[in-house]
Amino acid sequence: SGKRLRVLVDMDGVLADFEGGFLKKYRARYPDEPFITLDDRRGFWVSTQYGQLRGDLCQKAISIWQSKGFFIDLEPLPGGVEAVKEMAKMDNTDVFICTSPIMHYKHCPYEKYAWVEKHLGHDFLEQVILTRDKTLIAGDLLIDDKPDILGVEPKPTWEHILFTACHNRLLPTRSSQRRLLSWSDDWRAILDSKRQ
Ligand code: BVP
Repeated sequence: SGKRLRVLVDMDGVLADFEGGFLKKYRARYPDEPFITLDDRRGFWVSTQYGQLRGDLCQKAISIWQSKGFFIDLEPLPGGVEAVKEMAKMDNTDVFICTSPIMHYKHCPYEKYAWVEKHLGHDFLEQVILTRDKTLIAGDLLIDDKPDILGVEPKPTWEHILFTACHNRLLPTRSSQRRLLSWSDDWRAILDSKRQ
């Protein structure tokens, strides 16, 4: 009953294993440089933490996700593709993948579409939203691993559900902020809580 539910699902760190893919390719390309284990990751920005480790490692980190093949090669996170497919089949439910491409645009936007086609199918390309400002996109829920989602709209329509990732798992969240611990967690209950 009531109106349709609109769910926005982030890609990197929620559907695609950005952190795991980054570490694997960084270590392969820079085998003699120090690295940060996923257990020791703190803060959303990988490049910032690598820059704190040693100044020049910030640009080395950036070079990894700017490379051809980085985004298409990301492994799906456990249960994510299955959850999104199930969500999309639910009555009165619209699902969109809402992701911010990097500004080095040579490979990333193309590979994000290719990843969705590969893992969710050609028809799911209809559901892709590429934007650098998620506050402009109207929805009931935004499932995203970035703790602070800011933009030009001060009052976004969505409730942000913080998806747990290595970099935010120890972060104290505001009492009002709900989390999804993984795709094994009860995402159906979160959707139901927003239905009229
Ligand atoms: O496409 C990802 C990678 C990039 O930012 C985008 C985040 O998109 P959402 O998950 O918010 O949709 N990215 C960039 C940097 C550093 C750039 Br300098 C980083 O450290 N981590 C990161 O994810």
